[in-house]
Amino acid sequence: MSLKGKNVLITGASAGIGAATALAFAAEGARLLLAARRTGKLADVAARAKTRGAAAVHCIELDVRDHRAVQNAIDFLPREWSEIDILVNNAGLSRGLDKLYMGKAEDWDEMIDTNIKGLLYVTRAVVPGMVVRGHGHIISLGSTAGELAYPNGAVYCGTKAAERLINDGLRQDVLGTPIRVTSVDPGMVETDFSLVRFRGDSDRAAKVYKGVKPLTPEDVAEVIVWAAGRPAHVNIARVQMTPVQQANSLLFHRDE
Ligand code: 8X3
Repeated sequence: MSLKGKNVLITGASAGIGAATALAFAAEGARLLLAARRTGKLADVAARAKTRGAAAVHCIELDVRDHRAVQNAIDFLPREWSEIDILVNNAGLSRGLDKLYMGKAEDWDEMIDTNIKGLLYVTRAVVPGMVVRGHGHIISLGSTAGELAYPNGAVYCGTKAAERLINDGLRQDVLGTPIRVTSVDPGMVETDFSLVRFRGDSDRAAKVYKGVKPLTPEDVAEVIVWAAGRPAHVNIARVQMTPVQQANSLLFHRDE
């Protein structure tokens, strides 16, 4: 399916997998609706997307945790942007790596509010229009962590398990319409993920990737665009992808 001229909404588009996905859709000639909290970074991604071939780019400042702001942003999009063909639910984060019984409530709130409730708010705002138009594709970012928990990550892993099952449920709820629902579930990807988790502690973040060649954001973006580009009768339900040196969320082979 050609992605040229399709309206693609990407949340968390200012960095990492979101930014790489924006650039990958840009190369297909899509029209990009880029959403994030950090508008400065978003403007940089928008400029790069235009150079890469995006048919048009529109940026919106959005905190997916704010239900009312999400609904307003979608309800009051400029007319030429109001028909979203593809939604990429990418906004998400981890905070902290602590034993559950030592964890911080504010870290839990931030992860649950962004990764679960934010995903729900955006999906709830966008999908009704897709149902009315009889056309659409929702691609959400899951994780290997959503299938198998790891020590000290129970809440983050729980949010990604929720994503996996919310996607499965949504796929059943749109059955009978032409709408497609996909989850792309990466393992270790080299982004700011660990830096955000450790609140800027770069030494601790670097240790996460030690001795492993991780996936790049572009590796993941390629799969997202591939899923979107399948013929209209093909639904890619779920893709799990890891570096070759990772077997699952617990088991790695690290070079000495
Ligand atoms: C990111 C993968 O294993 O670092 O979702 O949590 S992991």
